[in-house]
Amino acid sequence: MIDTDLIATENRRRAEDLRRDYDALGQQLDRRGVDIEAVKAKVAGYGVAIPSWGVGTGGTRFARFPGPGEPRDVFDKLDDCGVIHQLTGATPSVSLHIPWDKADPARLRDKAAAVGLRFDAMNSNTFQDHAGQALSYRHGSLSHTDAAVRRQAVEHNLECIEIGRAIGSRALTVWVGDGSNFPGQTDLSAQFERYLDAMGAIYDGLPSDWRLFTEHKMYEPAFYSTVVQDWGSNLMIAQHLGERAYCLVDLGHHAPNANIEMIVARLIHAGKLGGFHFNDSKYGDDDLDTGAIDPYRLFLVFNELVIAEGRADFAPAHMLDQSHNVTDPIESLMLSAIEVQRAYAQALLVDRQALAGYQQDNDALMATATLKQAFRTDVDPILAMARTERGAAVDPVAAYRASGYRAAVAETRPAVSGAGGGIV
Ligand code: LRH
Ligand code: MN
Ligand code: MN
Repeated sequence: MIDTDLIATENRRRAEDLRRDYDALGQQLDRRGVDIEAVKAKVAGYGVAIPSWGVGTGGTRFARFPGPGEPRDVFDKLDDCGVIHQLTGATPSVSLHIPWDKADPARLRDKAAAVGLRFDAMNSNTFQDHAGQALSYRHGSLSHTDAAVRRQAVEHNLECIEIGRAIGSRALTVWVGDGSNFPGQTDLSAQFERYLDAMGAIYDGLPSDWRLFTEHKMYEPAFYSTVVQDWGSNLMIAQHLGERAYCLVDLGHHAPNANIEMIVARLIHAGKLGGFHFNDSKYGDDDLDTGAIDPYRLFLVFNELVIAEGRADFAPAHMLDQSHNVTDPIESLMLSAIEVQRAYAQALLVDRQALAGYQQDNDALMATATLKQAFRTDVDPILAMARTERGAAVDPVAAYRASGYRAAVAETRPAVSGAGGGIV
């Protein structure tokens, strides 16, 4: 972990400026009828889960260029996740991927407690073959034509639930790459029905206090058709399975111009929005840092979430899902968590009453200007103040760099070639 004295020293150097910026913003918001303290309290209570696979360098299908001090196993990953939370105060949980992170549950629990983290949704993996596995997923998993392969994939998911139970997780996320690469290769309807049947077996094994998230993705690795291709298929799945089944929206899993905020609104309407994998993208499932390309879209998603806040049973899980190729993953994840918090804070600033009036009067220009006003507000002082008040860093990247953490772990973590997953 990072020396708390170092964080305190770094924060002291920035305290005076932060106080001035915070007060100035507070006055500005006050004139707009917004209580800055209330916004700060909400931001302080907001957390986004880190994907365990995000702390290793991801790579593409062409190459992987590992950096120094890559985590060697899940325990190193938890150390890195602990640092991210220590410096940002925004990432209290970790989402594990099985079997990448398979380990003794008691040790996992102890390690998480030691670094101040808990476990969010478990992720199963039937999009790769794993050591010791009897049957191959080359032609699919939960939707495979062979019942024995489907059963193996179901068993794997049930095992993920077992591990999750032992470490305090309360949700399972299922993403499959099943689909086809050529027209005619598969019977589109029969394949979907096989998938539904297999998912039903997983749902039957779900503890009563768990939720099941299915994640749609437009294409890749299948390049002609994908079984869980879009939010429509995903909604059908969740509705077919039952009330503890929900849809997970990975921002990168849509066509470039898809209106994701509207998808979010529709899923909220259906009571089926389970959670998010936040990231950003320009072309496809790019897994870029959240807010790196289109922060306005992220804000518009949060605008829908803020509208829905307070609805009964509305508790979507918030997770990052990114792949870092040219940055230190810890730095990328810290800034991404802050971007998610920023979008939330900006969405909290929308003048809802004014907006409703403009919408009622069909004043499109003022309605959109109302959203823009919130989006344009620099909420950095709110985020930084929330961090410093909980002992996290005013400037997480500066504190991290000053700590020399990466160089220190590079001493004890010999270079490895395959840490984490992250090529998808
Ligand atoms: C698929 C995906 C899914 C996987 C993760 C590694 O593209 O988004 O969430 O679990 O990548
Ligand atoms: Mn994802
Ligand atoms: Mn993805």
